[in-house]
Amino acid sequence: MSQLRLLPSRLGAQATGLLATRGIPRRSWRSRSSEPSAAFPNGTSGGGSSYVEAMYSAWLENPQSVHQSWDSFFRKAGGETPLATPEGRPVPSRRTKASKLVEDHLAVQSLIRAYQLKHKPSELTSCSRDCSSPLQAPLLLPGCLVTFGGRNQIRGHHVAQLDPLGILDADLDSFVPSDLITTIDKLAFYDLQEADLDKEFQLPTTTFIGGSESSLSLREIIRRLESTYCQHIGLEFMFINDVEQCQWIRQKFETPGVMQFSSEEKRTLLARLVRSMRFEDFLARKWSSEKRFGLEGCEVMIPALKTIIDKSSEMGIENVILGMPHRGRLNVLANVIRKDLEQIFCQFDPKLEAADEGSGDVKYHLGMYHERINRVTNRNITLSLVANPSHLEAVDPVVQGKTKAEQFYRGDAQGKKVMSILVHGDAAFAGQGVVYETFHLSDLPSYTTNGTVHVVVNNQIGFTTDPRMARSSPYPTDVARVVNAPIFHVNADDPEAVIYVCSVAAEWRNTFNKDVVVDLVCYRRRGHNEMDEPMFTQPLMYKQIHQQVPVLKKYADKLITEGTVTLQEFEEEIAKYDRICEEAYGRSKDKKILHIKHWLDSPWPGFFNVDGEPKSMTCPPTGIPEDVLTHIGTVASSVPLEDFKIHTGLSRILRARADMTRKRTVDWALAEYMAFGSLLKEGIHVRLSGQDVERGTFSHRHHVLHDQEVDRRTCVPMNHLWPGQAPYTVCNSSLSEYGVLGFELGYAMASPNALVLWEAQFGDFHNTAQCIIDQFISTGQAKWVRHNGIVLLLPHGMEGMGPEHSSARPERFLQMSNDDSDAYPVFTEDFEVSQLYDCNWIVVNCSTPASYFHVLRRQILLPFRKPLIIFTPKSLLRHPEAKSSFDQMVSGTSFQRVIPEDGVAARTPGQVRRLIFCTGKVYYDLVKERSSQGLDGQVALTRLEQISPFPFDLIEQEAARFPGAELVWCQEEHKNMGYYDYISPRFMTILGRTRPIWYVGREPAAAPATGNRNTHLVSLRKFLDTAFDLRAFEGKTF
Ligand SMILES: Cc1ncc(C[n+]2csc(CCOP(=O)(O)OP(=O)(O)O)c2C)c(N)n1
Repeated sequence: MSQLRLLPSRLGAQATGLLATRGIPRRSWRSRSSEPSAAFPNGTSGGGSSYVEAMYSAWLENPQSVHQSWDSFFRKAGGETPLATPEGRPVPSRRTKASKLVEDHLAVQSLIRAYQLKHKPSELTSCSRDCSSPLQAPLLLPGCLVTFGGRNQIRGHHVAQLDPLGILDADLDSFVPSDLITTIDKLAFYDLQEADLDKEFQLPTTTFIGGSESSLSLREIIRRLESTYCQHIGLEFMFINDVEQCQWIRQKFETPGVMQFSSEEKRTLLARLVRSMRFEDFLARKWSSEKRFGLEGCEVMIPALKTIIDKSSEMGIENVILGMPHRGRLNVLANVIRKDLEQIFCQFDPKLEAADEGSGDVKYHLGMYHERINRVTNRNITLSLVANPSHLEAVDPVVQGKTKAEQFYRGDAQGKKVMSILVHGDAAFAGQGVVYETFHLSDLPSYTTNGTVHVVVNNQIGFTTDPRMARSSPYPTDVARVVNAPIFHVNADDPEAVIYVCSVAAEWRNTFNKDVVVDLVCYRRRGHNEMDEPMFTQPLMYKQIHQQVPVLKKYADKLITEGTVTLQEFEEEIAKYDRICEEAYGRSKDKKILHIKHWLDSPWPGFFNVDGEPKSMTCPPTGIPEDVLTHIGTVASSVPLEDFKIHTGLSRILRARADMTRKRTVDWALAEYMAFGSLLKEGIHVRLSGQDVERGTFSHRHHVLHDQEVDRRTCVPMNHLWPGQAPYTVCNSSLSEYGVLGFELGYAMASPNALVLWEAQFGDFHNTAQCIIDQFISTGQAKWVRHNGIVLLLPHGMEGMGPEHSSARPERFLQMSNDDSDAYPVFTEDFEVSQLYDCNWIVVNCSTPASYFHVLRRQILLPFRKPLIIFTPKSLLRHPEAKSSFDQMVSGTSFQRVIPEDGVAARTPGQVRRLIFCTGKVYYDLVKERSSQGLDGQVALTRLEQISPFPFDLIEQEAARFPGAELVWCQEEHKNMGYYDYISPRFMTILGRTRPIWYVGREPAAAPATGNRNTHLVSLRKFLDTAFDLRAFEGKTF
């Protein structure tokens, strides 16, 4: 029996080996295989063919000597006639038939092998079907069936009629695989003839085309396979490494009659198409010269999305988060999310005034949040469309992060309540790398959203670019194959096929919690936008498009012809919706003011007051009671699990933490522990994500302990701090910045009551996520009145490590800060907090662990949310001087935006000849140098912990404290980088241009740091010498 179980793979290996080693095309091998010697030239014995032949010989001699399943099989394959006499005597003239049977069998096995190549070997054993059962064995044998079935399943999409225009093949290739039976003569590929068409064949268990029948004629088999795989739906799923999943898809599409719709369903579909199409028509009529990125040519997207939502709601989903680009977005807002039409229409009025602060955004970028009853399922559903920039696909990871957070807060670990849908354009889906980065998050435990339904509006053009010039993959959807997502291509002019596919996609997501792609192969009726002339560049395509009958008309005609609706009913449906639009249009004229607040995609109930303003303009002190510090320090130095063996090096680190706790001091890692731990105690969820963050790139954090003896046994002491504390998530991410930062931004969008941090491995690498920083983090609130408290931890510092691994590019962040460099501020009582409220983000470079501790806590204690950019240290993590005392962290203490000089110089300010302002790590170099030059009384050092918004008030005070001192800005970065360009005009403003601020630091350069260690040290020496050369600026003017 075990021999039977091995049969397919063993035979397959032989066949494949034969093909590969000889380089013989399959077709020629196929004819050679009729000679047994040629079939097994390497002399392999004991293979499947011998086994089958042995079976067959035995059966020829005596049909009862083999299992009845073999008997049945040989009888059927032999034309229902026993090949032996009833007495068991062989019939010699049947010998030719016998070789033919074996030959067919071998061909089949090679194809089965080709099929099996798509599966991991281990899955053969995990297959639920018991292949060792002799009853099952023959089902593997009727090769033609498996062959056609397998080939069509793999290749049917190549010939499916997916393009409504019929001019481009959806896979950019008109090739029809020769092993698909498109004409009778193709039967010869399998050595079959027309006469075989009416023979009955047993169906294998790997197909569902038979429905309740276990055998069909070859003619019917081909017909059914064609109707499943080669019509308006093209399926790609055979790359999926899971037998059960493949079977599930086959069943959904192969089972006869699956695509039946009740007349009620058809009428709903028609009504949805009416809305989709008439909405665009209405906008086109009223605002013919306005850009709206209409959906014409893919109107079916509206019923498609609605089907996914209905079906998901039916299966228990209560919250759907959508991300989508420009195309059809207004239509989705109107007809899927159900935004009031007048709110949409009024946006076309150029005189509409903005009521909110901020610069706002164009109408087809705004987001939306809406709770309502799903009319089909009668269940509550919350729909949100996430606001996005023009940057195509950038919103994908943001949507996923928000979805993950919503699932997390609801305890929906399996994604049964919350899901995401991502809509893509074909060119962007294929071209934008963030799509790939987002797919790679889809199955990671701390990033999975348990499956996303992707819908591609594949209008076969990207602006003016032909897809043949826009991608190297056959389909725009091929990127999804990396995560084994099934891909359902569907002709968008066949609304029923679309609806069916969408419903299966929703079910797939619910069943397997994996991504799935629906590729709506459609066209774009107009230019890229309504002002564009597409005939300049796509003349032939657009000639065809101009003749294309709109999908609504086609479908209405079909339903009228089959009697599902009458023409009058159809016309009434249209008139009804047109009336709705007209009435809303009338109301929209009354709107004079636009409230972007009404377009918020992520409201935070209770966080702001009823007007959406912060409840106060104060921030409480960020220090915490000493016993809390001590408790966190104690847990941070312990292993809370029993029998847990940690690495000896780690034991040393924990002992050092215990020692620091006893001595009431903290280093950087312990300060971070204290900040996170105390927030967890206060019910604030903390999530830290990024590359290698669990240990920390610099091996300082160690938030996840690993048992040295038990594989994958880990412990996160931070989650053992207090009973009832908020959960802490720390997760190593995939090696992506764009995708992961976008994800965390989305995560932080979901709730104000969480500290969400993303750490770059080194600050340099944040620039591969620049789009998230520019389009969402620095500008998000201005565009969408949406707060976000994400924290970026960017390791930064010139330490001789080369042009990369040195600079997190502070200048870039500062250049985007919106505080006015030239306006002398009004110092109100709440200046510190209101300045934070007015800025677009906060940029800090902490010089002490306590400072880091406070700024993290302040991030949550503020009555509003702002992104926080922290340049974090590398060498300071272990610097003996870079420690803070508990005294700087206990109750009553707070974040100090500026740490003033408090040493010798502070005691005799009149004698101070130079006041050096600096930020971050260079402070320690300056302190050391000052002391070695004996200048402690003559040079004061003041640190800016918060660089932006600029602490005008404190800088003014500090400069006033040392009236006779020359003012210097010192930085270790090159002059055209770092902070100088930002601080310089602000110093001028606050000093009234009465005193210069001299620059000391590295000279301008192209690269952020040298690759030569010696050059690094020489330049350090040089600027330190200048910093303490009290005559350096003598005689210079400013
Ligand atoms: C990242 C990015 N690059 C370029 C553009 C400019 N752009 C806007 S739409 C578009 C074509 C998009 O084509 P496709 O993804 O197929 O969507 P369609 O407009 O056809 O619906 C381009 C290149 C953009 N918006 N974003």
